[in-house]
Amino acid sequence: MSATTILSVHGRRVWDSRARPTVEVEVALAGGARGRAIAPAGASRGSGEAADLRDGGDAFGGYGVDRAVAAVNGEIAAALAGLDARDREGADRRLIGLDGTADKSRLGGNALVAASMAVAHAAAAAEGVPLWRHLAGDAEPVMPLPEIQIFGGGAHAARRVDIQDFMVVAVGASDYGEALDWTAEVYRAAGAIMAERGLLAGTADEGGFWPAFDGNGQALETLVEAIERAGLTPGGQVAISLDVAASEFGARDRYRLARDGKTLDTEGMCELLGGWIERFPIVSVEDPLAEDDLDGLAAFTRAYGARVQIVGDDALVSDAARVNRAAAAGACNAVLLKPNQAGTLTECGDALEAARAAGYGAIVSARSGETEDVTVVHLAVGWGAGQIKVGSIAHGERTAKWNEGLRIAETLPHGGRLPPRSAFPWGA
Ligand code: 2PG
Ligand code: MG
Repeated sequence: MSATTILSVHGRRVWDSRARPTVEVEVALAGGARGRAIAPAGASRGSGEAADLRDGGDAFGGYGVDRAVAAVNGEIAAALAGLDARDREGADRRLIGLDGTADKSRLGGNALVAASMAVAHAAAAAEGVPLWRHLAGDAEPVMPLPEIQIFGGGAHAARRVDIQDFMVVAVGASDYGEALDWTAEVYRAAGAIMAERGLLAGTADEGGFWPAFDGNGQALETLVEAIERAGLTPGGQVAISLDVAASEFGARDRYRLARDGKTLDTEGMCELLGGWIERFPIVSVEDPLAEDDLDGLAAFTRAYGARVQIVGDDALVSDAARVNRAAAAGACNAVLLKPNQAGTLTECGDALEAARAAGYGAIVSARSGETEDVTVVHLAVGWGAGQIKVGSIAHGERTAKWNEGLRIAETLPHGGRLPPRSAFPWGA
């Protein structure tokens, strides 16, 4: 037995930012090192995601995780005990085989991803280094460019507007800290504008303002105004990024925009979004069309992919095979990476490799249901993903991540340096 042999694995039930139970896993190694991680939870989910194991029934709206926690303390603990935590891929393959289902529904994607991340944390702790360094090896990574929510709609705000995430990207910021500074000013300006107009109605799931707007276009206009009121240049310094999350309100050739009172086919959706791209300083669009609309995604990418980032979330679900399929079809030019969509870090890392091979960009992302867990920040830095998305710059489960990034940046040789503008479609 070596110092990095897994001695014990303990699961417990903790809480997420929507008052729902979730799974925490703690791994202890023979040499005394420990690692801990918590599974997040999505609300707008791709049908190809790893499935969480939930208890159902009346308690906690059916979101209980007692069975998933029992899986951790039973089968998963037994399977991981004795393995070397440094062999993360071996441990992850053991978990995948143990579950045995294509969608990880037997033991639960929530149980598996928390275990997978906890093993990685324990291995890093045994080395006496932060997780990002453990993952980066000798490489000297730069900080990821943040994509930060200002208004939250769609499934995160009772569908108050159709579009899910109205975000900003500080494309002109000189470093990670400045990107947060600028975004905080935009967030505060957006809140002030909404208060003045009697539109301030609290915040949505990810900390962005609840979008009490008449339509999706008004949200975009207000966002540009907020950037200006913050004293920043729309487009030059701070640009707009949207997560349309189109699978939530439509499918191939049938998109129902309830707020705008219209139903559009795929071509109509492309025209609507294209019009916004012409009118507003938009640099990135995630899930512009539904997960079953690969031809539509390819057409949209042909039309706008040279200058706008087209991100696949629900269509790609952090899955290497789907990234390869999309790349072959010319759909999207970037992938969203959510460890719990894949179920293990190894599979999520495989999706990143596939994205790199295809020349795609990558954004490591948190979920709408989150906790104080900061693993995604370490993945974004350690994997050199280039971008990160964790919701707004409000609510503790979000600021936990942005603040972890500030701590990491202080220790990097290049400080908070971001990837060069030329690394992104909008800088090409
Ligand atoms: C998304 C995420 C984060 P959820 O769609 O990208 O905004 O939402 O976790 O609900 O899938
Ligand atoms: Mg999304």
